[in-house]
Amino acid sequence: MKKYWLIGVFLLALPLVGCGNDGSLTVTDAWSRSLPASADTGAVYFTITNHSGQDDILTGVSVPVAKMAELHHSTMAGDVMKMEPLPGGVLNIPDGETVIFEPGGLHVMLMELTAPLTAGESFSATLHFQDAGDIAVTVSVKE
Ligand SMILES: [Cu+2]
Repeated sequence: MKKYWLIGVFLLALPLVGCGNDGSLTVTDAWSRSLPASADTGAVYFTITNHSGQDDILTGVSVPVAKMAELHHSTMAGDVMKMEPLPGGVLNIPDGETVIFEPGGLHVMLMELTAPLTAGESFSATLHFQDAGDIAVTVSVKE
């Protein structure tokens, strides 16, 4: 009987895990691409999921491997990919939504790199949110 009881609890818990408002804002899958040591600029990508119950604002990102980090987005101008800072340098993260930073789209632009980005290594990044506060993540450097 105990087994069935456990399965019942598991099934009841599933909807809470899978969706809805769990009262949190999370940052996952933080990564960056490896670059030659001579590179001066790089980018960081991640996924932000806002289940905090309210909209939040990403106001900036700090990393130890660059002197400056800006929130950028990429757009196509004809055949040419252009990128520019987000208006105001911040990004609204609506409640209930997942915002993905990825190549060709939103990214954290790293300028004046102070350390090489080597595949297999990682570095820390701290995302600053207006309401959720600071969230630290580990950024994996990929090939
Ligand atoms: Cu950029």
